[in-house]
Amino acid sequence: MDLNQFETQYDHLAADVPALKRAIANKLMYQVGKDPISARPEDWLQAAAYAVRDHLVERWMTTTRAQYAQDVKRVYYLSMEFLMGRAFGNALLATDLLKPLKQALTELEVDVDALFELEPDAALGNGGLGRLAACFLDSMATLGVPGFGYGIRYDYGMFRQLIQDGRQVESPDYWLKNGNPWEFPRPEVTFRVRFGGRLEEQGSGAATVVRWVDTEDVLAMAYDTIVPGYGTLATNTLRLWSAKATEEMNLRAFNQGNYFGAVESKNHSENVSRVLYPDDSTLSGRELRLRQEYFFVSASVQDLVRRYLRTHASFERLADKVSIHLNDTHPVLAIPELMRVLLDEHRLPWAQAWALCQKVFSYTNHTLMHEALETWPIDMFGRVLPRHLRIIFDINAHFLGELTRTHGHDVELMRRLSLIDESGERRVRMAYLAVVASHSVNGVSALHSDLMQQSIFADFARLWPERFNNKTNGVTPRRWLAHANPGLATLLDSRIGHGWRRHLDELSGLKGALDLPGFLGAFRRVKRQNKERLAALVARQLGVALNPDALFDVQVKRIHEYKRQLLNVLHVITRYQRILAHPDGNWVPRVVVFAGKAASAYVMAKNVIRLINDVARVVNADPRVGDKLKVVFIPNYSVSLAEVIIPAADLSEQISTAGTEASGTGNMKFALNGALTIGTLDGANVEMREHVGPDNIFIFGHTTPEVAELKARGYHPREWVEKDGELGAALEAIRSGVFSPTEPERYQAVYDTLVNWGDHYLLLADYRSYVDTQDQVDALYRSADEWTRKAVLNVAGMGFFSADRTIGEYAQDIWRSAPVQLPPLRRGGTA
Ligand code: 4GP
Repeated sequence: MDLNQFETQYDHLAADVPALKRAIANKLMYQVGKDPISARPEDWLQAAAYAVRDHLVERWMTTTRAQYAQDVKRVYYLSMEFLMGRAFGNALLATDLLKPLKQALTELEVDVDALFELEPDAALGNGGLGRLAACFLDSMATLGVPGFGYGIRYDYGMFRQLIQDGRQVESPDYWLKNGNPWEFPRPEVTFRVRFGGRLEEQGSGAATVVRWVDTEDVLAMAYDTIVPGYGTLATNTLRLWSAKATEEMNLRAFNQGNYFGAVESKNHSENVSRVLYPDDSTLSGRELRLRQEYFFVSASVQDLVRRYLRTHASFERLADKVSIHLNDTHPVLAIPELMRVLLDEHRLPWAQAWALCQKVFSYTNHTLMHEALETWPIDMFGRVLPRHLRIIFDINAHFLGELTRTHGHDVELMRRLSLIDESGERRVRMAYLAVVASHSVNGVSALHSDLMQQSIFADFARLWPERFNNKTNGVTPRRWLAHANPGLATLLDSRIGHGWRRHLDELSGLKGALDLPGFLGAFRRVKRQNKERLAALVARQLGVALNPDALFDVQVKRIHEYKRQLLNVLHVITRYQRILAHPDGNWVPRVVVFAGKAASAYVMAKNVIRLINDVARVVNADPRVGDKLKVVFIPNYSVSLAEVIIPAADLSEQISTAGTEASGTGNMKFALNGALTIGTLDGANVEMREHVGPDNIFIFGHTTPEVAELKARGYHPREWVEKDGELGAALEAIRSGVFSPTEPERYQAVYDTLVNWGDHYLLLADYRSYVDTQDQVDALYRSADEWTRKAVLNVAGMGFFSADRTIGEYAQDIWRSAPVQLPPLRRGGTA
């Protein structure tokens, strides 16, 4: 085909204001179908999004063509969750269109800031794992790693959190209600995904052919979103699958007048992509979840095999051209699915298929929490995926056979390592399957990678030490600094240039700015403006007035016992009681900010939310306290809310029990935005301390070995209460109903969890060291310049925590993929 005839003049892609105005007006009329006279803000938002999206499409085509021409190795990142947040700001950053677009919209008499606020978050994830996937997509594109994200296009993302009478109430998040201008529906890219049925066998021995028949099928249809790289033409694709029924309706039922019955089965099959599972304790054993997992990996594997076969006649080079990365165990069914495709559809011999799998797959573990390690009951598994269960049994037989050859007939070892847990109800161990089938298994911080090899995968690490490695997490500086904190970005540009957006290491240049006249003051003014922005949001949403000169102490993340929001509350209560005891003391005013969602079935986490709100109500209304202490719980934590909260923080709370938080990524975002961390030696905090310097971070509490030792010795929380009057008083206030006077026994269970039921996460053992460290925080905050110097040194030390560094390591060590070669980006953003 003569591609020249498609050569666009890019006249509609000019980046000046008049061209953008024309483009937006055209989109409004011809694509959205609205008259400017009656267009609603939502319509303008769509029109503007389409106009900006056009600027990305050409890059997308250029990149895709280059990827084919260069026959690159592609990396497929399979993840149940992509917590993308809003797309608009990111697209404007990539295209450098923020300024002219604002101008164009203003001239069209559209309120720009209100417009951006209308965009719903793509909240297709629960927390850290999903957001990491989103940061990784950004970095893969930016580094030119030929990557595809594969996931599910949930109709309903993470629930919307309302706070009613202090309690969390969940409401559905129908994020697609106004359509999604960023996605391209691909009805032609549709795959059949099969469930249920039974197996038929023909032949015997190595020549056995297994047929999977009488299945119930669902179609997976692709929706593509462009993932732009920053400062490069390179773009990638996020391909999300949506379920469609194989038959629109049952005509027989319809013709018999049973209209609802006629679409019943359609609705049933389409449920598979209906809603994101909120990560919670009721998750395991849910059949729909298993179906979701298989649904998206089956479509993804079929799609990537089809793409590979477009340019290759045999599977010989599969491992040179394809990497499949498993983001936690949720996509692990991709392993038996690829085996099935290779064995049943392409008739490869077992040994060849298995060797390919082991070269293609790699796996990241994100948590050591026992309850989060997926296992599936054999019965259910066999009913939903009989062919895959058979393949897993075969993998297990080969694996245990090999183990016997190398280690003798050690029954105990086999029992421990088997892919099937035989204690009690028989279950498939998904994490073990991932380890056995992958050439690389990584943790997400140095500490976590070590613990992973000492605990959940200890036997495997002894067996195959070379397979295990660490890739410390990172975050994208584009969204989390350039976009979220324009004030700081501008200040950085003026001191160290613009390069930090792609080379975050350049932040270390800030050390040289510390003593420049006016720098600390300028840095403080940026922080102050960000605090004003957050205070305005809190005033609007909660009607609480915050003093922007107070120390903003922030803990935002999923609510979980191991993350210890309750320890933070204990400190707040102690502070409150101290203020009441010495109302005229010279207090450093503090605002304590919480936000985060609790899994809907997680009773204790929901209790903690309620307690925070009860404490906030009492403290904020107490005239003896005034501005000395304010407590707020901001509802519905999300990526876009984080973009406002994080830049406003002075103090970042990263206070999990040592050994429980795999890495954390919020910790990195805060420090990058000039907050000081108060934290335990857990997850990536350990490495952050090395990079920012031990004098510039507040570390407290028991270390991981100390936690283990304390537990081994026998931990008796009551003893810790008895020797600490302030701790006893704080607990007693909770127990006796100081914060719930209308129902004094409301928090008896919270109290018991800590004092009588074992305090599993050692809050009471870490309380004293935490509270004393908070005193040091106050002391430092009193000397503004010293505080600011340390805040700057935190920013300066964060170069290592760029997701670009992390992805560079994945690409080099795990995926062995080279970047696609593209011409440099020209001014105006075209090729
Ligand atoms: C999270 C971990 O809890 C967090 O420490 C880590 O930073 C993040 O993954 C990304 O690696 N895990 C999850 C989860 O979100 O659902 O297991």
